Amino acid sequence: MLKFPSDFAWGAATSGPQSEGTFKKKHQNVFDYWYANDPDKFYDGVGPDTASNFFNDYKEDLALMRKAGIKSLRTSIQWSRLIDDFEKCTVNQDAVDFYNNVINAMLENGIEPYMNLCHFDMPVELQHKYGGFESKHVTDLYAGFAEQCFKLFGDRVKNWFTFNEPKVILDGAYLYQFHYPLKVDGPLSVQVAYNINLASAKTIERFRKLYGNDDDKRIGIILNLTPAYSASDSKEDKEAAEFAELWANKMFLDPAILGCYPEKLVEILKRDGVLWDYTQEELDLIAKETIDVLGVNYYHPFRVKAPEVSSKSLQDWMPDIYFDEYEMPGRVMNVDKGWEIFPEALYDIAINVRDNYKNIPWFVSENGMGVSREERFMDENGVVHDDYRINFMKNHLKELHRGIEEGSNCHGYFVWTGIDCWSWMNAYRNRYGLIRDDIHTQIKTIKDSGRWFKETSDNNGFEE
Ligand code: BGP
Repeated sequence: MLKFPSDFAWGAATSGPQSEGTFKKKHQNVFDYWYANDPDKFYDGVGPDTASNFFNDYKEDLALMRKAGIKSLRTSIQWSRLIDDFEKCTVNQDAVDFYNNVINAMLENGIEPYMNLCHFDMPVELQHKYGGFESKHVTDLYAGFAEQCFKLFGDRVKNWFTFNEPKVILDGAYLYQFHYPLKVDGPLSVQVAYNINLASAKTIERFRKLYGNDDDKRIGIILNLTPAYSASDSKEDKEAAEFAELWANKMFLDPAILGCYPEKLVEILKRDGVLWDYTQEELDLIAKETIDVLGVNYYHPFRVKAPEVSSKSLQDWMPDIYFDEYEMPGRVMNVDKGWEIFPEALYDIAINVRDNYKNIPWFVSENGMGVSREERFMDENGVVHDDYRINFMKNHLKELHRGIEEGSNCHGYFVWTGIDCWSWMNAYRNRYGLIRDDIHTQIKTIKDSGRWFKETSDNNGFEE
């Protein structure tokens, strides 16, 4: 049996906007707004209004998740739900009651809460008024919201996260148009990246003012790490991979853990005339307020080759003037999602964190397999027989285990996700859950993967 360390956390991840539904929300986030104005953009026209109905079903949902062996749950508090007035940072009492009830119900079910503060869900008012994280003023408003969360819920929540996947905000909202406001502006994406790192540092500063160095409380960030692999050993391909690694991973990892930006990245951005606007005071804050714990979302690697120079120019600066994506022959694909399946990268991440990032405590904060039309695999009792998902988790856990055996300080595995949830533009096309959600009846049924997860979580390991 492959056994994991005794303090290993077996959990699941979701987010407020993808599970709660918009019930009783006073404000819209960018997705609520985008859907209300352009529903056709969303798969099957399904929006975030009901999601998996967690707002109404949280008690039953949490009990069911516990039955599927989920002993820790990462979700998020929605800024656009909790706060009444964004400038004054006053709270909405219905939302306070809701999140209090959720946290209490988690603890009653023996589920450890891990709370994230931003899962792509900028309040639309702040996006329209200030450009969201394009503005440094919004980084202060964000830290204020975070502080409210610590004060309201910090007596019970020990693990906090400042952001989920900031890189996806850049890709979606500022480069490749899959998040509102659908801008295409490379230089602006560079500034947004900087401002998010700054917002994270400001949030950590508020946290430390409240808790000092209380060992019982930890704050971190969740990054989607996509190790960059070069298509060949040629100098050009390797340079492309080096930039891709800087841009996709180190731009967030380095400030979060080492407190500074990679020199090479700064050099390139400066040379290209797109370096972020910064002050020494801000850099000092980023240097001081580093994280205690890292969450790693891992789905797929990043394979790159040297760019086709002819079609790209410095005039319209985009990060991909430095690389092209590369489709490796023979790669194993999750065809439904279009992502390569490459568990070995999880081992590489483990070793990278061990050797280059102070062997900081970390955990897999998302990993999972999205499959469309899962009713194909459902029996007459509504149980989905999802061996493919069990194999996916096993293969990734084996690689993770190898990294842990070799000294990487990883202490948990959170599957994406517990209950099938709504997803950004994909709505319910790809299902990821250990538990199926029938979106018409809201009946929720544990899949085979949920039974396997329970056994694995109870045994702290599995038979290979
Ligand atoms: C991650 C996000 C999640 C989730 C997941 C699956 O990037 O943090 O919110 O959605 O990807 O992606 P998708 O739902 O688009 O298939």
